[in-house]
Amino acid sequence: MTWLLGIFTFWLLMVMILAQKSSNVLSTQRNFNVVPAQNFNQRTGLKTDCLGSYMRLTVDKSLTLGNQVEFDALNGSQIEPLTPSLAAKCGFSIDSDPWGNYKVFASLLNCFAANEDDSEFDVDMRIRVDGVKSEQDVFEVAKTCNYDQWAPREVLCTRNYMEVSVNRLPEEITALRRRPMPRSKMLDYQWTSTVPEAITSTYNIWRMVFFTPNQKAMLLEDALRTGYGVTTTRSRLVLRSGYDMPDTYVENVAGVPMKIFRVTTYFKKQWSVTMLDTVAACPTGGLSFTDEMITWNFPRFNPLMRSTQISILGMFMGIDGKQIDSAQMTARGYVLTTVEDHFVMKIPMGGPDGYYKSHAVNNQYHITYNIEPMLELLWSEGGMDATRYKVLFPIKTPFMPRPPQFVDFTDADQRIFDVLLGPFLYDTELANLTFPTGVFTVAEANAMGINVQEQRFQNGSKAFRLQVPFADTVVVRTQVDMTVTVYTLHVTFGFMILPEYTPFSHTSSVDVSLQDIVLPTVNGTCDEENFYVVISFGNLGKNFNIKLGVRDMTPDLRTEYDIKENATHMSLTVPFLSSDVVFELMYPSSLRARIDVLLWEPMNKWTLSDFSLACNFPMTMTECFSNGTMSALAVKVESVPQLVPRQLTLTDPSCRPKFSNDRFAYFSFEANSCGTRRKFYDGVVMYQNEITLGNGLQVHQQNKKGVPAIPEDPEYRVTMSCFYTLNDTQTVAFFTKPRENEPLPETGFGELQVVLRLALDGSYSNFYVKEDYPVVQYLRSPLFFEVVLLQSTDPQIELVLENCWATMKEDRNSTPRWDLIVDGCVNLDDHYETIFHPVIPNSVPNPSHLKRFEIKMFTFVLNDVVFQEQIFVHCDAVLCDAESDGICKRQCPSPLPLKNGKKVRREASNVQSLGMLVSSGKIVLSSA
Ligand SMILES: *[C@@H]1O[C@H](CO)[C@@H](O)[C@H](O)[C@H]1NC(C)=O
Ligand SMILES: *[C@@H]1O[C@H](CO)[C@@H](O)[C@H](O)[C@H]1NC(C)=O
Ligand SMILES: *[C@@H]1O[C@H](CO)[C@@H](O)[C@H](O)[C@H]1NC(C)=O
Ligand SMILES: *[C@@H]1O[C@H](CO)[C@@H](O)[C@H](O)[C@H]1NC(C)=O
Ligand SMILES: *[C@@H]1O[C@H](CO)[C@@H](O)[C@H](O)[C@H]1NC(C)=O
Ligand SMILES: *[C@H]1O[C@H](CO)[C@@H](O)[C@H](O)[C@H]1NC(C)=O
Repeated sequence: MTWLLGIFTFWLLMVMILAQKSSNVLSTQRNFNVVPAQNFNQRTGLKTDCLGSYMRLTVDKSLTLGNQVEFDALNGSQIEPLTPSLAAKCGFSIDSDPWGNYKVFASLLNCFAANEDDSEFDVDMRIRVDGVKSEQDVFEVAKTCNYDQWAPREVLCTRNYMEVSVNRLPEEITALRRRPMPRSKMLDYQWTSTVPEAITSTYNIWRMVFFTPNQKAMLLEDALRTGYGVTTTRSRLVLRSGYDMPDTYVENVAGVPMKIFRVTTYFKKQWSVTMLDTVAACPTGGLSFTDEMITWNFPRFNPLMRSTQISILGMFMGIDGKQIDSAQMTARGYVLTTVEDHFVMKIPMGGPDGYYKSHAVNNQYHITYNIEPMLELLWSEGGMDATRYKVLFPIKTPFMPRPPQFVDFTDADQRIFDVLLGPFLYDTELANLTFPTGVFTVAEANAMGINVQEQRFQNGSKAFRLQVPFADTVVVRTQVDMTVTVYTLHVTFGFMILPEYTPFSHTSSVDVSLQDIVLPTVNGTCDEENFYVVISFGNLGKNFNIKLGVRDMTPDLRTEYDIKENATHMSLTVPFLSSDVVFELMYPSSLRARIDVLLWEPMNKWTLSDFSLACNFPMTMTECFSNGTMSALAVKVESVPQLVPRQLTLTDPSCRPKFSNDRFAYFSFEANSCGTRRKFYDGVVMYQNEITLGNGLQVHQQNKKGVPAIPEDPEYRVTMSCFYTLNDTQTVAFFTKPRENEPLPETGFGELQVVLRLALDGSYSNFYVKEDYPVVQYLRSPLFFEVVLLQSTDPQIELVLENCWATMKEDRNSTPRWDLIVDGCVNLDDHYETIFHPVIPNSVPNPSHLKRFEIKMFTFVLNDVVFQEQIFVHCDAVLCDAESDGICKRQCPSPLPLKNGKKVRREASNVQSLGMLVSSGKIVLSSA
């Protein structure tokens, strides 16, 4: 076996031709044409274009409606679903964008095309669109493309396959060798159909050697089974491989990775062997990106070239597999240049030939720009055979982070959060909003009063605007101090990227601080029994606790204090004796009491309002009865918190309260008991006692070292006094003396009465009453008078008559007057002697409280003229301490003649007695 291994100076082929038999194995007849898809068909959304060596089929999304689309190739009546491996093997490249626009690049040399003479190609395809009810819509496309400009070598790089086809006809090679053509004529070169049948048909393929880059021999069947496309047309050998096929390799070419598919095919017929060397090299890289520009470097010298003697005959740029001219390139800002070792294509980011797409990468918003440019080169080597080289190069930029901007337009005065989040691409939809209170769809949020809007910008991007009133429940209110509220809008935007429904989210938060708190206030009034407290809520609602005194408001207390409330106010009525009221001061006839109302905020324990109202409530604290009974109420006042009322006593520590509880002690005692002191002042009798903590019951305070402090004065001392003036108002001084000398003496009331009365007879058992006056008496009939201190039970008081006299007129100071008793003694001038009647002991309760005397009825005669037959009797009475000296101990002189009728008056002690004036009613001389 002789091997003839060729070393080739330029592209690939050395052929030894022995046979001449036409072979067009892929030529088949088509007998169905459903859609005459010449051009874009509005109705179906299908469009076909013949673009040189391939046909482009465009399927619009209006046809696919986002549904699954599948393509079939048609081989005669046979339907061949284009699986990825079959597509790569047979020359179909299928691409779609996210919205369901499809592009299919079908090589004219694909496995199934009907090839007429390598110049007319029928490409039939079927498009299956999944319908809703699992039905499929099927569209068929039949397209005839004419193309006869085949370069001796054509290389096509698509996204999924590499294809190389070479002329396999030896005549021309020889011809080329014999007479090299001028470069300019090369493209016009036409294959002739007169070439005899070559041995280089698939029938004659003996073996194939793949370079991996090591050589690997395979039989044709094995190569086909592995998935390589190997066919011959009338004039060409076509080889095809996917990028991921095992017998390909990567080579770094001037910094650009390229996938190399290199095969030497041996044809054998009888004794001769022909060898075709084919290579395809497709870039898989060479891209660089800036924010504005995509730069694609393609090696100027690539593995398809055998030398550097390259003549570039043409260099074109295309988009989506279609050439564009320089005017279009300029309009789009595309640049295609040659720079040192590279052809450099520059594509501005964002142009209309491509599209942006949103992505969520680790929940972060990113975008890519996608475009499929084409580079077409035509070159010759050594002035000889030409290569047409096309790369359809899908470019997807790396994920470019585009964190959305959160713009806060909130105007605090409007009390509405107003925020904008964006920009996003057209393909991003807002699905839901997550607030601390829950997740709401956009529709739900809008229904709730949250305004969610999509705003579109001119460049097609969009943003989402969210307006939420501060008052909305989704807004978190935090009170940072008593008057400042922070409103926080914390929202997670849930987005969806269409059409894939890729979720991602963005969380934003915005705070507004407002000094907008109207704190609750308390006000109150009182009447004689109650405090009336009104709480106005402010604008925090009832978000506070109430403390009355030291107690927090409980439901029981609410009932007790008759709490009423409406939307803005609350009122309560607190009786002044209720236990939440403190007593500040005692007065004889009133009690100063205070209610403390504290409003506090439970979360932060802030005091919102601290209110105190003190009022004097009428209350009889001390009573001085005329019969000498005194009563006193001692109250536990705020300033003596340790006081235990039942431990209080009077001056005599055995005199304990008649009644006590935790706040009150009530004493009732006779004026001559319990250590009561008695004092006579000018005109008044004073009884005084003190309420204190009894002996040994003083409150001891502990000093810091825990050693009992030296006992001090009792901390609690209530001095009460009853001042008596006869038949007059008594002044009672009454005060507590806790620690400070704050309390004031106040006035209390009582009555002590001295009367002059006329008895019916000398038994002094019945007396004339008011209605009996004027009393009528015969001349010289006896009149029995009694002057008596009523009611008092104090035996130490002695009533003494100082002067008694009779007048004609009611006015005690009128003249004429007749003295009856002078300085406590009978008037010795009186012809009708005044007689004192001693009081028999035990005949009355208090003998010292009364004096009795008798006179004879008389009339006033002046110059022997009887003026008027009536008299009034008057006395000056004096109350004195029976035990003290002075007027009470006076001795009456023996009866002596009175000189000149002049009275001799002794001075009465100023301090030891109490004078009273009493008079009788009218006594008339009986005319009978
Ligand atoms: C096309 O159909 C013919 C006849 O049915 C068959 O021989 C041929 O192998 C088919 N081509 C492909 C690529 O399947
Ligand atoms: C909210 O939307 C996001 C993004 O679309 C999604 O992932 C999430 O499940 C949605 N949440 C709810 C509760 O619907
Ligand atoms: C409390 O009430 C009184 C009388 O009703 C009123 O004069 C006073 O202004 C009130 N105080 C406040 C703080 O409202
Ligand atoms: C609520 O009560 C307050 C005081 O009790 C009163 O001034 C106010 O008018 C009441 N408001 C309403 C709405 O009834
Ligand atoms: C004195 O009068 C008061 C009030 O009337 C009475 O309660 C008290 O018992 C009387 N005292 C005596 C000793 O009669
Ligand atoms: C003395 O008592 C009488 C009878 O109760 C009364 O009318 C009179 O006003 C009293 N006098 C004084 C000064 O209070």
